[in-house]
Amino acid sequence: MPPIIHIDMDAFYAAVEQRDNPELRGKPVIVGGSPTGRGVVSTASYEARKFGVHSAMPAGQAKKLCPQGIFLKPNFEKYETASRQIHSIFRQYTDIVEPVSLDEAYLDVSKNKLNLDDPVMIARLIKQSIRAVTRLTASAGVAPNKFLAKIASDMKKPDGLFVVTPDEVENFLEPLPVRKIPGVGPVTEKKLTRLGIETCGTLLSKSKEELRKHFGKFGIDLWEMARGIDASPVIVGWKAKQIGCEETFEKDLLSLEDLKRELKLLAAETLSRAREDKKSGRTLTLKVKYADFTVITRSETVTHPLEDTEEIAARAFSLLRKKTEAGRRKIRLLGISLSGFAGEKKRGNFQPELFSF
Ligand code: TTP
Ligand code: MG
Repeated sequence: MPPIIHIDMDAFYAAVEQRDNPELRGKPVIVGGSPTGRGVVSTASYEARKFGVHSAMPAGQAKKLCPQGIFLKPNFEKYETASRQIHSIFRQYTDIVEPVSLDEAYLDVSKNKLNLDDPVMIARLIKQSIRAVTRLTASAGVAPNKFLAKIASDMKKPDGLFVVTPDEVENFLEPLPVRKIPGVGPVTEKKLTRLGIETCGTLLSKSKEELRKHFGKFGIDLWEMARGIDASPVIVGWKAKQIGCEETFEKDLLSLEDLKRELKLLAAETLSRAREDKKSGRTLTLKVKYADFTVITRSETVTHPLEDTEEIAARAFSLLRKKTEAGRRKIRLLGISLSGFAGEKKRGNFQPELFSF
């Protein structure tokens, strides 16, 4: 198991704003859409989070929770500059870097440019250089694989460093709430709760087959992650991927009403996964598996990033009605995915300016 470091900047956009305007330090800063418009919060400083403000919340709601909040429009150029700086720091340690978003990356440090044996030392040095170069803080997770490193970096935010050694994996996972597992959004969490599963520890009692029945392919991932298993390598360069989820129904569905309800749940889950990776896609793909196992997909590309659950659900339903035999032919599975993420065409080439958050 190679030592993996996951780095994630703290309250990234808000921290940049506080760095550049000392008057904002120590105050509840909320970056994103205007509180009087229909926009959403991109991020909030830790001071604002105390009031319950968080990413993806409608800005109007943030204003209600935190009336004294200082609302700012994003300055993407500044964030992109800081992002370039941190990503070039990563490359001073290893070339095996997988950027996830402007403020986040995985590093495989099994072979590193300083020939250091201790990954924790490397994480410390990276945090120090980030602070020296950008005057911002980052949190780091060090673990035997990507999934554990990602959870670890979140444990001691802000300015945290958290290490999970191979011996500690089991104890670390046992009490961990399932919602901490990357890919578990609100819908999956609810389903797991209904099955009596609230922690990774209780997830251990379910068989691979059972989880596959309820969660499809993701069920196998869940089974593995509950055991600390994640063999996915650090992939150099931006990943071109689809983000989404699908559901095989207990009984095949015919009624459009039932299908519409399922699409809403799938849309919410898909969006929550996209947000986890801080990505917003412009292409929506609907997958339909009919009762006889024939699979079709139908897609639509729009000019703006798809960031609203209702909109995704409505577009998916419209594809379903107009471009499939839904309502006339029984459906066994539905899936929704987003693709066409900014930056992904430039494989292996860092292009933060194409990010659209
Ligand atoms: P995150 O790393 O999720 O959040 P953060 O860095 O602000 O705070 P922390 O990591 O300490 O919890 O996202 C990084 C930046 O990406 C964030 O500053 C703003 C942007 N972003 C959005 O624009 N919309 C979103 O829904 C999310 C999650 C992030
Ligand atoms: Mg961050």
